[in-house]
Parts: sequence; structure tokens; C-alpha cells
Amino acid sequence: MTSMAPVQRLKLLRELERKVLWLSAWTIHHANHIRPNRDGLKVGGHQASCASLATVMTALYFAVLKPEDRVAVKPHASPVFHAIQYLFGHQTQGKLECFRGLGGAQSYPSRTKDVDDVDFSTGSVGLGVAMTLFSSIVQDYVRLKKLAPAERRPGRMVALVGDAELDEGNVFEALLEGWKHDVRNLWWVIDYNRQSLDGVVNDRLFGRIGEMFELVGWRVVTLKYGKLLETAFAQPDGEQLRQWIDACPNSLYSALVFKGGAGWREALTRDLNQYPGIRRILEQHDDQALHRLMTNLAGHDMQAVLDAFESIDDDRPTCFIAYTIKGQGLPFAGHKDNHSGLMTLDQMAGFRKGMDIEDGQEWQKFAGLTATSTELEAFIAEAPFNAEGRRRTEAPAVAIPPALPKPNDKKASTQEGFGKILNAIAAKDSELARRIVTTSPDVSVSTNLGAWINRRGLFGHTEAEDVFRELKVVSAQLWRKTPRGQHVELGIAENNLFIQLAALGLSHQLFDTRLLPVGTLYDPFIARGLDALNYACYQDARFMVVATPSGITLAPEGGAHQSIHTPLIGIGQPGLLSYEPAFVDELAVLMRFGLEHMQQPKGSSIYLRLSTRSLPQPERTLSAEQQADIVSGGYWYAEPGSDADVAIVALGAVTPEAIAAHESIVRDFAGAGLLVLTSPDRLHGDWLAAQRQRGRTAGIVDRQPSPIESLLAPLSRDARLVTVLDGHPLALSWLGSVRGHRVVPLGIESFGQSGDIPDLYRTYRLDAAAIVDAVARAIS
Ligand SMILES: Cc1ncc(C[n+]2csc(CCOP(=O)(O)OP(=O)(O)O)c2C)c(N)n1
Ligand SMILES: [Mg+2]
Repeated sequence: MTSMAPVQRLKLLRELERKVLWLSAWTIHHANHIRPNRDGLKVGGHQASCASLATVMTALYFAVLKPEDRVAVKPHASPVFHAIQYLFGHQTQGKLECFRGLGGAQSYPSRTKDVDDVDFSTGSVGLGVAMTLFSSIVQDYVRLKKLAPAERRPGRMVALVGDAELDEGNVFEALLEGWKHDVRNLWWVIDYNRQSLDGVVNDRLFGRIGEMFELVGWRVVTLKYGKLLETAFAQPDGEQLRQWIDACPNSLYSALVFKGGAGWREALTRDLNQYPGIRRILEQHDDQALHRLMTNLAGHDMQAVLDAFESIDDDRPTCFIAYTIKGQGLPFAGHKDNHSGLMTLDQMAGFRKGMDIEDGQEWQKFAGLTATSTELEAFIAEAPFNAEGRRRTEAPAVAIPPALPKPNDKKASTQEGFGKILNAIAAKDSELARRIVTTSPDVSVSTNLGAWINRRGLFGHTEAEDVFRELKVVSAQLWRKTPRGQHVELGIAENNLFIQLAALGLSHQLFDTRLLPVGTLYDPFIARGLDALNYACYQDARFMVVATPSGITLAPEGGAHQSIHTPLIGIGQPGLLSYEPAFVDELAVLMRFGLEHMQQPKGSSIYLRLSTRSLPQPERTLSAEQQADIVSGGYWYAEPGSDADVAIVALGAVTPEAIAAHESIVRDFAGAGLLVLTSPDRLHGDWLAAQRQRGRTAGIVDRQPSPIESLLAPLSRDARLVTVLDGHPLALSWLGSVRGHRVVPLGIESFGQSGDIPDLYRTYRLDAAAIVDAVARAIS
């Protein structure tokens, strides 16, 4: 590669750019027009959005990127990505033919579903962009601590960003956080095609974008005009042409791009005819040439793109604003409605002809190009990006000790327990302690991470002393930043928390070293970052999220901070296993399990819903069997008699009320049981899995009951269940379907209000009396 003459390299890259444009458009066309359509539904794909990034992506993947770089591709440029991987030999024709079909190349690049080396999944606009920023923090975190293999070079975290993505607030939340953390090795390439989904992006907004990046310390490189236009500007009166384009509103420019040569001629004649130099330019260009000139933006000028990328040789974060045309080279270029536009059969036939591709040669890698296959193959084989083979790493798991230290307080909340368990881990120098990294959006102290941070310190690129400590102002909290620190403190932005966790939770695959990320936030604010949480899980990132306080049990803090439906999120969110322990000994078991489960190939992330309510702790030493029950989702706190007619089922902080209610009903219902659950999510999932398994093995042997089926087995057929949790009752009401028991579900269905626990539990019918009432109702 290095030996190749620049002219030759440019020539080959231009050829590949044509091919990438062709393949992306053809992949979409094939899925929509050639592959049989069985359900009449539009398949879709974004030919125009692909076209605007063809030059930039060709330059990056075939010339600029190195194996250590990691890229988030704008979601709707997925076919461009797959086309490039196809040329590299990492993607198959079969999967391209099946684009957007089952098992085919994905609509939007997916780490877990695509086979061709996707670094970051994208889809929900804005999130992939932020993901690169938080990954750069992780890269520095592992590098400064020397956790990654010594030979690993720092890579650039690259986002290919649609201009309309910059309307997503999470991008700016991330930018600010990145500035605070002094992020490095970050490239954001903005595909400035001036169009979004519905129309043309706002001129006023974009006038400010560059300044915003500069404000937070980024270098801004604008790729505005290509070499043809620059040459025209250098001619007499050329400056008038530059000023005209500079002042041209986005909507007019886009419309003229669509109209083509005649449109440009008419507009320029109207506005600039008084300049002899402009008249000369108009005379020298026929319509086709004039169109080529006027659309010669730098984002489509291979040399300009290469120059811009290759001019950067430091690690300062850089924003490239690449002026492009949505649909460049396609019949609907520039049209404001082109976002989901697909070429018609006729348009595709014309486009194919223009590409010199014969009927039947559509998937051939080099059909229609002028360079020989040998030249192109050799060039592709030498792309620096692939120099080290497979880029995804798989760092080994960290061994978790058989038991975590367990605090022995007689009364405690699960939140305190969490803080103490982490503190005890922090106190020892172990591999486990070294690998845990915590993060929180300005609620570290109030979620009990304080002791951990005191011992392990805050993470920062450079040493920063705790000023309060230096000035001898007494504080329980040490706030010293060092590269050795193991807590990444974030500002209040739950989106950032979840994307930071996503990045930390992929360290074993992105940066070849295992981290055990633990993030804390208030339970209600999971909803604030929910799309980012979903995004993290979608990528199969592995972390533990600890949400506390939860429910109405935080009592005096009132309605705004009460979480009601988070237990349903815990059940409904794939890739996230949720637990809500009542007692600290359960929590210790679950944290241990979670840290291990997070690292299993078939594991997942973990969500612990905790509480600030201090509960009397049971005096017990959990046997191995009890520990296994806690992990599988629940256990009989009070065993039911055989053929019992009633049982109370409790989850989390309201367990003492269930215990009290149980004590009072056993007088009347001797065999009544009390089932304490730790995870409706786990029980529900295993119940469904057992049924599916049975479906598959029907008639053979496997009648293995799932844990909840075994738990409910001792009850009589028509026993009644009263379920209770500090959250939406639906989280437990499904238990009635397991064995056909009737359920009276208690829980929270409306916004709460402030109060103390006795008042609130009475008002929302979670107290012992309400549970006893519900039992009476159930029985009658
Ligand atoms: C969070 C989210 N909201 C809405 C969408 C639907 N959507 C997909 S692309 C798009 C517009 C993208 O415009 P831009 O980023 O400028 O990309 P272009 O197609 O112009 O390249 C929208 C609204 C989405 N993918 N994600
Ligand atoms: Mg756009």
C-alpha cells in the first residue's frame, strides 16, 4: 500500500467508490424488486442516504482506517457497510441477497446479528454517535491502567453521523461529558447532505454546529468544495460563484441538485449574469458539466476526503463536516422526499447501464470497472484496516470468588448492603476489585457508591487533587481523580450513563480486556435513559445496573421520584436479567451471580432494583440450595402445607408486610405459605422456556418443570395467590397462569405521593391489613 503511487491509489479508490455505490443501491433494489415478496409489505432501504456516504466510507475503509479503529456507521448506510465488507470477503452474496430478510444482512448494522465485523450497532439515531465517545473513554481507561495487552495501539473511535442526527439531544449530552473527560482519538464525520427524513435540515442550526464543536475543544475540518469548484472559484469572478453557493439556502440547493444542469443555468443566469467571468463559466459548461461542477462538493471528492483524513496526526477530537448530496449519482439526488425513495425498474436499468454492468453481473465484484480484477484484488487485500485479521477480541472472564463478603447488620436496606459489599470488595487487592468499574450520573453518593469511591478513586486522565481535602475542609467523601481511579463520574444524564455502560460492557470485545461495569441511578430515571439502555442490551454489552431507591417506598421524597413500572421493564427488556431482593444476604448472592453471569457467553446484563427501606434481616446462613433458589427467582419463606389453599407471594421492600400478614392468616389457614420472590423476570423467562422445550420434545421424555412450576406445585389446584410488590401489579399477576391459581394482585397503579411508609402503604394497599383483606377476598 505504502509503495503505491498516489495517482494509482486515487484511481482505484474512485473505482471502488463506484462499486460501493452500485452494490448498496443494488442490494436495496434486489430486496425490493427482485426477491419475491410474500406479504406485500414494503421492504425498504435508503438508496439516497447510502449514496451520500459512498465516498467517505470508501476512503475510510479502503485507505484510512487501521485495525485498532472502531466505527459506528449511520444506520441507514448499512448497505454501504455491507458492500464494503463484501468486497473485503467478510460478507456473502447470499446475505446481501437476503438484505432485510431473515438471516440476511441487517437493515441497520448490528454487532450481534451481522456476521461482518460490525463494531457498534446503530439504528436509534444519535446513540451510535455517543457510543464512540464513551468508547474512547473506555479505551483510555484500560490503556492508562495497562489492562489491555501492551502491544495494543490506541485506535480512533469514528462515528459516521447523519446531519439530522445532530437534532438528538443525547449527542450534545455526550459532547459535554466528553469535554469534561478530555476525550481523545475521536472522529465524527458529519454527512452534511442537508436532508433528514421529512425534508431539508434547518440552515440556522447548521450555521452553529461548527462553533459548538469548537466550544468544547474539538478541531473542526470542513470539507466543503471539491477540486472542480475550487478551480472555478480561482477564475475571474469565481469569487461571486463561491459567495452565491455559500449563501444558497439548503432547500434551494437541494432542489437545484434535483433539477440538474438546466436548473443551475437558470438560477445562475438570473442571479449572476452581470459578471463576465460567470457568463464564461456558463458558456464553457454544457448542462451535464455544469451539474457536475455545481455538485462537486468535497464530501464526494475522493482526493479532498483523503486529504482531510490524512491531515490529522494527533489525538485531538475532530469533527469533519463533509458537504455531500443525498442520493449523489442517483436519479433522485437532492429531492427532499428521497429519504425512502427507491429507484424504479427503469431508473435502475439506466443506472446499471451508466455503471457498465451487464444483466446478470450485478453481484460481480469488479464488473464495470476499468481497473483489472488483479489490481483491485491486490489493493483490497492490502487495506490497512484488515492487516491484523479479525478485529473483535474475546478477553477471558475474570474469576469471581465463591462468595462475596456479606454485611451482618440486623437491620439494613438493600441499598446500604450494596454499598457495603462493594466497599468490602474494594478493601482487598483482588482481580475482582481491579476489574470492577463504577459509574453514575451524579448520584454516586446517594446510591451508596461513596465508600467504593473513597477507596478506589475517581478516574481522570490526569491527577487532580481533592481541593476540599487539601484545604482541610472535613468531608466524608474523597474526590480525587487519577488515571488509576475506578469510578467514572458523569453529569446528570441517564442517556450518558447507559451508553457509558454499553461501552464499558463491550471492553472485552472492543479493547481485549474484561471490565465488570456497575452503574447506579435512581430507579425512576431508568425511563429517562431507556432507549440507551435498550441500545446497550441490543449490542449485548454486559454490565450491572443498580437502581435505587425504587417504588413508593422512598416515601417522603414523593411522587416525582417514584418508579412504578420498572419491574415490567425488568421483565420486558431482552438482554437484561432483573432481580429485586428483599434482604442483604440475597443481594450478596445475586451480586456474585450477576458478576459471573455478565461474563458468560450466553449471559446478559443484570438489573438490581434496590430500596432505601431498612428491613430487619433474617438470621440465617443460606445453604447452597437456598442460594440456588434465590438465583432462580424465589423460595418459600414459609413452606405451604400440602394441598394448601392460599399463599402470599411477595417481592422486594414490602416483604415485611407480607411476613406480618402471613403470621396473621396462618391462624385461620394453617397451611398458608409465604413465597418470597427475587426475580419475576427469571421465573417468567424460565417458565416460558420450559413450555417451549416441551412443545419441541412433546411425546418424548422431557417434562422438567421450571422453577416457578415446582414452587407452586405443593398448592392445591384451586389455591388462591395474593401477590404484592412495590411496583405495577402486572409484574406478578401472571403467576396465576402457571398452574391455574386465582390471583389477587396488589401493587401500585397510579402516581404516588409523598408520605411516610405507614401512610403510603395504607393508602396504596400494600400494608399487612391490605394483604390480609386480599386473602379474605381471594378465599371468598
Ligand atoms: C431515534 C430515532 N428516531 C427516528 C428515526 C427514524 N429516522 C431514520 S433516519 C432519519 C433521518 C436521518 O437523517 P440524517 O441523519 O440526516 O441522515 P440521511 O438519511 O440524511 O443521511 C430518521 C428520522 C430513527 N432511526 N431513530
Ligand atoms: Mg441528512
